[in-house]
Amino acid sequence: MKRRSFLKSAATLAAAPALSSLFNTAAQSTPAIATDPVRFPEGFIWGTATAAYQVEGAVHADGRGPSVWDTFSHTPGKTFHNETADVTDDDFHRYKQDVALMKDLGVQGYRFSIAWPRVFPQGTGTPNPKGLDFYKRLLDELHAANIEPFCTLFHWDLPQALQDKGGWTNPAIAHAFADYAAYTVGQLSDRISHWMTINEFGSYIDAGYGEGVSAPGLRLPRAQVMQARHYAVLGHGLAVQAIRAAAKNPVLVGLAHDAPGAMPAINDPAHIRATEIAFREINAQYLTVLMEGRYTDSYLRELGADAPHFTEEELKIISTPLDFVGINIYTTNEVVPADAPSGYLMVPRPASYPHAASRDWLFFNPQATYWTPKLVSSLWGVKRIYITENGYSSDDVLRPGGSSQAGRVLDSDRILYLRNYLAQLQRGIAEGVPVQGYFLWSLLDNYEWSSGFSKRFGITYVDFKTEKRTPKLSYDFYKEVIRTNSVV
Ligand code: PNW
Repeated sequence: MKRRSFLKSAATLAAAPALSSLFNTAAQSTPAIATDPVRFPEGFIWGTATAAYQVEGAVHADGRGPSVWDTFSHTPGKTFHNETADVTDDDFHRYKQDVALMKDLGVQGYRFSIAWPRVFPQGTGTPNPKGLDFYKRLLDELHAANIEPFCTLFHWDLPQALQDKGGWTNPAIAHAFADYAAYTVGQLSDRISHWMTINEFGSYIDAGYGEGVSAPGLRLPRAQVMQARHYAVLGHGLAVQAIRAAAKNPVLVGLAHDAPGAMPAINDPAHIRATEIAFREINAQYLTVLMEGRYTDSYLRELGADAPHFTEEELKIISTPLDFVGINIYTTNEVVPADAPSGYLMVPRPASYPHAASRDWLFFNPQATYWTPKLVSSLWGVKRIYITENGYSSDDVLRPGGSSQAGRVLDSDRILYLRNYLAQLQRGIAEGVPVQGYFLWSLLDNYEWSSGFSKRFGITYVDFKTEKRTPKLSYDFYKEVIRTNSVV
């Protein structure tokens, strides 16, 4: 329809309060645009996500102990321009402003993480009540704004004192983590009902102990890394039990995991079957063992002498049933069927594959929000899923002074990305995939780990010199998504 005739038909409906409700009125002869299919269910939770080390700053405040990320980022040559998160967004002092931003955005949920070294500066032993006080202030502010907190207990900032004893390669870590979880939940379960144990096992185990690109920056022999993987999932399982035992109010317990994705290159039965096989196998070390209580035969066979040592009892703990599964979704890989032995092939990406500013890993795969939750629910019968992260790094540029929209970021590529990922998410939900909420990564530009401040994921631009926050065009987009509960 031409724009002019559309406007005319809209004008004849002058009594209609808003275009969105106009579109919803089935009896209209025009316009022909149907928006109902892109609507999300009532009660769907829209949120944003952050993590403690990436936004808080104030690394010495109120008795916080050092974490492996303080050590790593202060080691020359480990991060982009040797940048650290000593200050970053200074959310520790500016949390009221950041909650106000979320209130303006209209979110119903906020996913954040608690810094273990604020609560236990030495990792274990005597807790530091002042460290928890920060989170109590934040939670009061969130509740006053009617925003539901979703709390991650571990988003990679391991107390350095525990790393000095081997960190995730020491079996004692699993119990230390469960103890920290129990104490924290005991203190905060009156204010938080959604708990996540751990964020993205692979991003701190494989990247931190195997590849050396994340804290603690080690390159250990494969057998030790495989054993660390096992202690990480064991720590998760023990923490799930500890959270339930310590909670004084009803809680929902899950995790936030970036399940390496798989999607059929072509939607036909052979490709979909190959994708199902691939998804279980490429997640064997983490999500599959959590869901099935066993490592797959091919995982153990391929590792041979480097396979982890474990007991049946540990497998039971690891697979303690969860109330929800949180999935961080950025990228997936196309799968095609292949001859024996595996039955699938992960398609290597052509050099021209569309990507974000994080050129080495963040590729444009909108079908991820359709396939990943669909596979998690169909393979393992998961009844409640949250998209605990989804976001995009853009080469954001501030509009120059004197120009139209001066000082703003018109991040149209981030909107392109979000719109398409959300449309695919809605497609899955419409088919019955039980996704109940979505947390956009991230509310603010923040410290992107070893990439420092060189990669911006926020829908709000942050000037790291002045700490000024400026909503980007994608913020306006997301605000309208939330307001209309649909892809706009
Ligand atoms: C996640 N990959 O990390 C983390 O949970 C966030 O802390 C982080 O800022 C965000 O995504 C953006 O990077 C990932 O290489 C890091 O596939 C790397 C990958 C995936 C997730």
